[in-house]
Amino acid sequence: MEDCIFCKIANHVIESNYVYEDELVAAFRDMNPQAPTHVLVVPKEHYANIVDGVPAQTLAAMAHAVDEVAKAEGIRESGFRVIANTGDDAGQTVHHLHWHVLGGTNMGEGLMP
Ligand code: DGP
Repeated sequence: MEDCIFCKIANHVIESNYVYEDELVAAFRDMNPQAPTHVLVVPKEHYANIVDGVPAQTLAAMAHAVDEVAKAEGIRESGFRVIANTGDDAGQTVHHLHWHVLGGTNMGEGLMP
C-alpha cells in the first residue's frame, strides 16, 4: 500500500534493523523499544489489523516468525509477550498489522498499565 511505512520496511523500500525474514513476513526492531527485546512482526502484504481478513497462511507465518525471533533473541525459554494493538482504543498508531514481541525482562502478571 502506498505511503504505508510498514509496507515499505517489510519489503525493503526503506531498510530497518531486521531480526528475521521469510517470503511472507519481516521482523525488525521497534524504533521506540519498550523492553530489552522489542521486535515487530509484520506481514509483507498490507492488512490494517488482525481483523482485516488476514489469510491463515499469513497468520501461521507470523507465528513462526515469533518463534524465530524468540530463538534469535534468547528469550524463548525465559518468556516473552506478544501484543497486537487493534484499533483506536488499543492505541494502534501504524495501521498495518504488526505483532509486538517484547521480552528480556520480567514484565509481571498484569496486562494493563
Ligand atoms: P502500535 O501501532 O501502537 O501497535 O505501535 C507501532 C509501533 O511501531 C511503535 O512502537 C513504534 C513503531 N514504529 C513506528 N514507525 C516505525 C518505523 O518507521 N520504524 C520502526 N522500526 N518502528 C516504527
